[in-house]
Amino acid sequence: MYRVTHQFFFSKRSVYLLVWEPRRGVQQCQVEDWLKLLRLRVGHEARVIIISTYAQSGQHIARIDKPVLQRDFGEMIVGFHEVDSLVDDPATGEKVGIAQLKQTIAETAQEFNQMGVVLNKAWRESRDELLAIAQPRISYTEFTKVCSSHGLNDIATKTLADLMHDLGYIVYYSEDERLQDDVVLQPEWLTKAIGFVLEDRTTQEQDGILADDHLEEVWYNNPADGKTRYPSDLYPFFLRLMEKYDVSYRLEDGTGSLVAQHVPQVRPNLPWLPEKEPANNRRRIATVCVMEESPPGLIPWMIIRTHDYIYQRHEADGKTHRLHWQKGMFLRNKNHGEAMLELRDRELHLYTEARWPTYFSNLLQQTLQKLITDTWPGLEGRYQFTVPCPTKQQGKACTGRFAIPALQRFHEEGDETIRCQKCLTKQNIEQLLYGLEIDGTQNKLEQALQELTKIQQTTQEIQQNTQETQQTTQAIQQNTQETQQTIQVIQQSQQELESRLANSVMNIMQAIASESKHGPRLFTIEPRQGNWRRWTQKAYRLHLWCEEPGCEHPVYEVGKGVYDFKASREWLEKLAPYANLIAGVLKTLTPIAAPAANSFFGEEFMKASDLQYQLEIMKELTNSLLSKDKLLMDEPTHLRESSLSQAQRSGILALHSFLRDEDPYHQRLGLRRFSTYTGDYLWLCEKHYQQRQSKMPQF
Ligand SMILES: Nc1nc2c(ncn2[C@@H]2O[C@H](COP(=O)(O)OP(=O)(O)OP(=O)(O)O)[C@@H](O)[C@H]2O)c(=O)[nH]1
Ligand SMILES: [Zn+2]
Ligand SMILES: [Zn+2]
Repeated sequence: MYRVTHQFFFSKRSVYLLVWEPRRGVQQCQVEDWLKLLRLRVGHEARVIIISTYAQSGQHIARIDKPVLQRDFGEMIVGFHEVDSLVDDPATGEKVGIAQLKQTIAETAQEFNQMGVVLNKAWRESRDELLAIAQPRISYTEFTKVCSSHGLNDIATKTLADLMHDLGYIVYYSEDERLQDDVVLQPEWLTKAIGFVLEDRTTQEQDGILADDHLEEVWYNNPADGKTRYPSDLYPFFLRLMEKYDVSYRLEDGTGSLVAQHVPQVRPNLPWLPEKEPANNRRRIATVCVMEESPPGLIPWMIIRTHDYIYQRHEADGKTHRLHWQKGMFLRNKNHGEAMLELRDRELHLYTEARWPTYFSNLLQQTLQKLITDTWPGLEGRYQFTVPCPTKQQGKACTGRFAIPALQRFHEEGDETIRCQKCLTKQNIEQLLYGLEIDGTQNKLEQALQELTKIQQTTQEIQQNTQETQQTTQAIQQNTQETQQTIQVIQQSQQELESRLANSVMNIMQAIASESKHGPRLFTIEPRQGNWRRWTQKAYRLHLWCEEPGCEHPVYEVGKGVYDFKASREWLEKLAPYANLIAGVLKTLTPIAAPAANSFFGEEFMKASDLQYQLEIMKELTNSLLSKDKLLMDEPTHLRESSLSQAQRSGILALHSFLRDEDPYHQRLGLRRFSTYTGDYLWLCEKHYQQRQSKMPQF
């Protein structure tokens, strides 16, 4: 019954028992499908024991092709067992096959236990007492009480809770501030509740909308198993967990959830289709993710993770339609364009269309990549991003695919064309790679910074053009068609510029991604009084920035995000390479982010011109601190996860250790860490942070 539910709950360090019945056969019992699902979700380290029942009382021989399964799944299969749960085995005193099975389970589990932690007495006693509690859920306070009665302190208690969660005894998310007050002692009680939602007819009939006022129906009045009832005080917690598991997302108005498993079968009418040419001032990028097997639930999962961009259409029937269906979704990301994603067999097609679609395309590719890494480790190395062959024959698109990393390599080595193995026509490599990173080896940060310089120039040109046009319009006292066209062109270049900027900033921020786990990345620094050149002063002010993309701004809350302090020249020299990088980024960014921030806060608090001036000075300072010989010696770090140079990395580490010393509990930061679906962290101000939280109902 709960087959869909099973997609969601897997734990790594577990022994899986796959039970099938000879009367129905291997095929019908879907033995191979389950193995595949386990491999996808858990990865190759999953351990499975395959068991057939009715070993003696049944009429059927357990026919199963062991060598083939072992060839296909290798190490994953621990062994094959036959049991009969109704026939006694005098030799062991148990039912037939059970004693041997127990032995195998114990041996397999030992593999895991050796990697685990040995619990001392106090921990074991706490665990046993907790697991003996008859309630399915308790508060974390109650959990703590039990632990402290056995002498565990706060840290030990949290460690025990995390460990018990990892081992599958309980469900508890210590890192999630919206979930950390509740401990689920009976995980099946929870999975069952989520199962009810996944089996709910009404939600299906409503195209996936699960209204909050329908929740009692699902969880209390008419539970799917007819007996397990869940009282309404649990619902906000359940709804948050469903978000956590990517089962549903909250509707913007806070009146319900969208359960992605229940979106309609049929594809709705879309604003455009990839088979047709894009509108003339827009471009389209096509990529195809080719997978060896298509993981169950891929599209619903992707719908959840892209829901910020879901395209909504208000139709004549008064209803709002969300453009997603069982095989795909249609998205829009403000001025950055639109996208259509569709699963066709084992290929996920991704089309983005915009003035400059690269940014949105990158964003979606990264979201998909992160989803796959998070959810289907078993797909690692078994999928590939490709460019579809653009040839059309009798209106049909060629099914040839070009792997992107290979194209990048060929391009670097000087090849200009490549032949398609399907339609045999020659394709220009640069054109195939249009909108994608052409050069795969170049340092991403370098590339992004170069792009940033270009953007800065273009911003100035556009501003100038706008001014000129305004002047001309005023001069001739009329709004001719020509000036209108000019204005349109300017607007379009402005849009393109914004997408380019967003993309560069994203790449730069990602170059600092691993450091961002421990603290914010954006800041300004200035001398308290006077100017930079007087080193005797040593008093500085550091101001942290919110990292909301497209709306970056200095922390605004009173008493937060600002640190006045004294520093030595050595410390500043350490900070300088990183501060210089950030000053450059912020200088390009503020003219575009300032209007967005001002309209978000409804005030003119971000005076772009003042900030520009301040950033200019920050850049000058850091330049003066960067001694030439030091710069020349500066090598890129060899740490793979960071593309910052050694000196830049030391700079941000100095910043973070300063913040840790000044403000160990991050109380004055004015920023909170938010993890994104592209696998990055963003440090957001309270307002932007709250804006990204979903609205939960009160019961
Ligand atoms: N003789 C015999 N009977 C068995 C064996 N395994 C299961 N049965 C019987 O088959 C019936 C169904 O067994 P369950 O364990 O409930 O099967 P299930 O697949 O879990 O069923 P669901 O609850 O519908 O998922 C019960 O009456 C069991 O006693 C076996 O190895 N030998
Ligand atoms: Zn082709
Ligand atoms: Zn903010």
